[in-house]
Amino acid sequence: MIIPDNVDQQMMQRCLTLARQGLGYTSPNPLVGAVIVKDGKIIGEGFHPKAGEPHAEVFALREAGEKAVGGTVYVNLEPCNHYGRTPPCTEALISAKVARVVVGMVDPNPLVSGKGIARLQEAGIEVTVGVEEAACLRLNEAFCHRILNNQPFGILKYAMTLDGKISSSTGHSAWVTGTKSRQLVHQIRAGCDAVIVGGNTVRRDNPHLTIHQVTGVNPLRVVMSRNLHLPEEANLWNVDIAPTIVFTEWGNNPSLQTKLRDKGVEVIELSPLTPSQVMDILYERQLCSVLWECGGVLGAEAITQRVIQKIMAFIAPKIIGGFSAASPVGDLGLDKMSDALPLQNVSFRQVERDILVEGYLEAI
Ligand code: AOF
Ligand code: ZN
Repeated sequence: MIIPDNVDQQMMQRCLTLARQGLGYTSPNPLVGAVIVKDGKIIGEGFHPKAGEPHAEVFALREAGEKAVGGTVYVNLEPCNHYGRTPPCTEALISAKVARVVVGMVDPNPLVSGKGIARLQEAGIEVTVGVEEAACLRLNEAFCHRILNNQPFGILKYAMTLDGKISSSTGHSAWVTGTKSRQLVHQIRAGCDAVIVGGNTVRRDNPHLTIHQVTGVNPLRVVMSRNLHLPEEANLWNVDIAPTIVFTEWGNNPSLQTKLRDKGVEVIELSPLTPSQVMDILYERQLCSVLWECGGVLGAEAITQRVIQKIMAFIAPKIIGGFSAASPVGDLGLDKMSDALPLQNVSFRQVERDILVEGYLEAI
């Protein structure tokens, strides 16, 4: 077999592909894939399927068996060196007598963070760090944010016309973007642990917030409604498809609370009801990533409370006009254009006739 020059990069990309097989199941753990190569051949592969189950390296080592001796292990995240839900991967790699480990990125988890690499080097294993690092960081951006900030990673996603409206002045919004963009939204949802909307969106759009146009796991559906003036019948109350949590302020609309609970919807009362309080609870529930698909009022509140790290804006080449037509972000209390929040690492992507602009509110 001919070994290409960029074999390290190629094998790391293979790790990322394997890692994605865990999408939707691994939180609060990261997405990790591992490949073992010897004599130009892949002799073992694995991925981390779920928190509590063995790590990617363990599955790859199991598949390689005795042949792992002298092999090269590729893994997109630094092997762990701590006893967590599972024993350290470093010890498994050392006892398998592998010769080299290629790591995509250092594990930001303070329990690991460089210690795994040091342990392997101490045992005489050659370690290469940082292969395809940007792609590795991107795949686990939510895990990294969560473990470093003790809060889930927040993404604000919206679809607007070229004149910056998310609906007409009557509130009609089906649809701003084309079919391909809407399918991509389902894919984005499949990569998130929860989707959040406000009460207005439930009343007006009666959304499903599922991923039925793609394969994968439906995210947890979250509604924030201060007054709990919500319909008794709504698609989100069908929890056979995916779980739903409704957050409201203490004591609001007790009769609807009972009806929702009877349908299997979880209702949580908070005082005050704020985006950051909701994110704290979702953090405790082990979620890594939360997609905000809300309107401008809630979106602005979430940005102000710094629970949004990333923006995904779909822009459709059409004009609806109207001074009272809603825009994606409400009042941020910023008066001067020089105060506008700048996005970092901005990328653009064409999706049929629409454009998806992605960027980060904080450098990550
Ligand atoms: C790896 N390979 O496949 C994963 C790693 O509770 P545990 O034992 O599952 O440990 C979780 C931590 O281990 C997690 O926060 C992250 O730092 C690392 N995850 N490490 O070597 C893997 N999933
Ligand atoms: Zn591990």
